[in-house]
Amino acid sequence: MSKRAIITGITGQDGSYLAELLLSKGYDVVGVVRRSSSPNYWRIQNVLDRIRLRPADLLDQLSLIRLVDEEQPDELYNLAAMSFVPASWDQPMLTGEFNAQGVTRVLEAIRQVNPKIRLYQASSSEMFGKVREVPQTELTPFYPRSPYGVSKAFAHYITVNYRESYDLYAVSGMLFNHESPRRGLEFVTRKVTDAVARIKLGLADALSLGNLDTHRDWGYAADYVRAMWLMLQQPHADDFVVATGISHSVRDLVEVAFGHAGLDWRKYVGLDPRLIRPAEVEQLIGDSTKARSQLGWAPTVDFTGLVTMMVDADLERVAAAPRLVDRLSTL
Ligand code: NAP
Ligand code: F7E
Repeated sequence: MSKRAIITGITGQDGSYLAELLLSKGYDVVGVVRRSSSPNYWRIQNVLDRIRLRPADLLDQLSLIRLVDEEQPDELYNLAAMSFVPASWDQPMLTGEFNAQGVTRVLEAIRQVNPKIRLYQASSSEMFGKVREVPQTELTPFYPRSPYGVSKAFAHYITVNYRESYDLYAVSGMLFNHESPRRGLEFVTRKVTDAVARIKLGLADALSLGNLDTHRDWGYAADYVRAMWLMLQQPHADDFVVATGISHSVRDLVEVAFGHAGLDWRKYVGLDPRLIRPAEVEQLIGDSTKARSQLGWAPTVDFTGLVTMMVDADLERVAAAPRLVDRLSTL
């Protein structure tokens, strides 16, 4: 019989790739969507006829209990979150409600309905923040630098705590930045590749950025959802760092992206101090030795391959619908 999985955050970048992966493995996939006045299904268009969507919200405990009770999944992937770091300073309490207490609600739903359900919790390298050691491993102490990072640290520890308190199979994937052509337009990789496409096609002539000197360990989202699935197939629940082990600056990102389109970035990129964060995570680099040896996981796309893939996808998308893209990017 096929396994059933619930994915919260299915309309997001990772949710869409995970849905495709689980469908390819024969899963019955149930996606959680929150009510909105207009549907936001562009990332899951190609799987909509093969999944089931159910309404629930991380803010609403009863909606989660009802969902888990009625679906009785084998696995639950909790990917839903307020995931944009700058927004967490604007809405710190809502960020905590979604990302921290929201996870407690998911854990409670599993504990009360069926403690045999396996849970994947989306932890983040933002928990390492002002890093205490280089590179970061599963044992590196946390020092989060934003309300987002703090909320994810809570979520991480409450997952560990429920595992140890109630013997749940609940794991946290400590994932470093991962990107794709489906990345939200506000994150720096996609902001850059979208701008490169619009500049190349004559629809824009400038790009404002914040700190060009921060470093991130960037990987490809489709590789990272494979690690999520592997983490739920192990004999024992455990937490894993998922990262490429190679770090690049935002400046490197800009150089590769503009260079791929034959553009000199210095002519177009300006600095806007309003994009500098109140507290910054300067440098992240992950050590995924444990995931590689115990899960057999490895990334398949390197930094240059990732950035050029994203530039090519944005060039194609913008060329196909320049007016629509222009309107969306001003929202
Ligand atoms: P994303 O594209 O921003 O997607 C977030 C998803 O969460 C969306 O489907 C969103 O639904 C949903 N959501 C937000 N609040 C919700 C609520 N109250 N109830 C139900 N659903 C809600 O994020 P992503 O990049 O795919 O990341 C997936 C997860 O991994 C997140 O938890 C993120 O914090 C974490 N993470 C991401 C990275 C990364 O580099 N991408 C790294 C480490 C950890 P709507 O479409 O309705 O907004
Ligand atoms: O910023 C710098 C910015 O917003 C990366 C989320 O998925 O990964 C993501 O968080 C870096 C930062 O991602 C701009 O200051 C410069 O140093 O793409 P980002 P993030 O904050 O690293 C982690 C692992 C998550 O868990 C999060 O959910 O780029 N930067 N100029 C800029 N960043 C943005 N967004 N926009 C700029 O104009």
